Amino acid sequence: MPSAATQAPVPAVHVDEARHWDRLMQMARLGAIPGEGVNRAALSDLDHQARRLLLSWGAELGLASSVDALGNLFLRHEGTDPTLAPLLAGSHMDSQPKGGRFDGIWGVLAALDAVQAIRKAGLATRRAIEIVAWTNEEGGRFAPGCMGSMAFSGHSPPNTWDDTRDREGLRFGDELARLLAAESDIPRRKLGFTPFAYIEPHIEQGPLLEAGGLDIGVVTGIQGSRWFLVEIAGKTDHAGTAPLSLRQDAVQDMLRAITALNALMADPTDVLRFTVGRIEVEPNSSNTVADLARFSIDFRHPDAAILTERGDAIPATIQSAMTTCRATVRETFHALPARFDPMVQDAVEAAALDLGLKPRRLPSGAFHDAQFLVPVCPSGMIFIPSRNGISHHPAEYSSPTQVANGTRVLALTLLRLASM
Ligand code: HGY
Ligand code: MN
Ligand code: MN
Repeated sequence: MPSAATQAPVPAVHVDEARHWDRLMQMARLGAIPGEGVNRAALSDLDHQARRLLLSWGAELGLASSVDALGNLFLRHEGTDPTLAPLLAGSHMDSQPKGGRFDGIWGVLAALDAVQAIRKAGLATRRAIEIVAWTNEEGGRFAPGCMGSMAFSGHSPPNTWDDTRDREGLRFGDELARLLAAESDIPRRKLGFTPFAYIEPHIEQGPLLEAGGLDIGVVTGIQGSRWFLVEIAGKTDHAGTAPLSLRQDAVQDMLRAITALNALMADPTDVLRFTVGRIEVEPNSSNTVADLARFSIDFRHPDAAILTERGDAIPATIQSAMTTCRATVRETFHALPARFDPMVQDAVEAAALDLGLKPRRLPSGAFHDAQFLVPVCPSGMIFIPSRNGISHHPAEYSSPTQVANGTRVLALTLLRLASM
């Protein structure tokens, strides 16, 4: 640890806490739901409005905007040496259906305000800094999540999800085309480039920082995630007349499948995460036997071998649970466990210490776009505390000081990496 005398002076960057909070609250009004929550689905009209608001703030700063074929949105702060690969910082703007005011959007606004603080301090950076808002991280409207970052990183072809439909039957490809048409005034750029490094500020969405009285999470990595969509097809029957012995009841076989999956996913160490969060039944009538049951699977684990072993056993487990119905199982998302680059982790930790804040290193249980940037460039994340560890809920909250601290850490981290 360099002594105070030898330590480089900490750049005086001032993040305007009031303005930063006001921007967050302006964004929170776009899709506001009771309980101070937000419902702003990817590619919705509200998403269009939020992007326009971000673009207006970027234009005030003189940042150059651009958008790629997946709708990933960029704002660029020029560096002094255009031959150098830029830094990339940001997160996502879409929310869960009953989400909070901070998940994703804070990371985008942290990048905006960090760049604004750097420019206001008159600090030229050798490397350009690009602010990014990734398309459809949550996957709430169009599953799976992280489409924008998966396409950007080459993990998946850009047209992979064109025929994916939302609950109203709208195609992702059509809604993406509608967004790009609405933003035809924004310069288009090719999909994908190699940043020098990527940093994603994000709320912790867990209890550890708050419980430890800590200010900043230096994220070490992200556990693996696998999503599946299961459809069980049976036969419609009259609830009053069809004997149980003759039924092909999709709901009953769905229950057998979920029970069998619970047994497969049993974990006495409570590290494994297994969630059935979405169920649809047709015709969804109390006096008609269901001929279709559809459910989602969200399975996560930090160990790649367990993620493979248990995840690969899901289809056979479901098939063996069928008694009278037919099941189809489709994997829609597969993110390997990711470890963040020590260089980025060290830069984040040093920035927090320079600011007199209390950091700790910790893994992320939630997935993030950063997971898909790991194979592209050195990547890392900055966490700030979540009140009571709550997220994906209207009660999600981080304080004005906490969000400003996270943004200050980002600004110093960017300055440190921009000079490398
Ligand atoms: O589901 C997740 O982990 C992320 O919050 N979208
Ligand atoms: Mn998020
Ligand atoms: Mn989320």
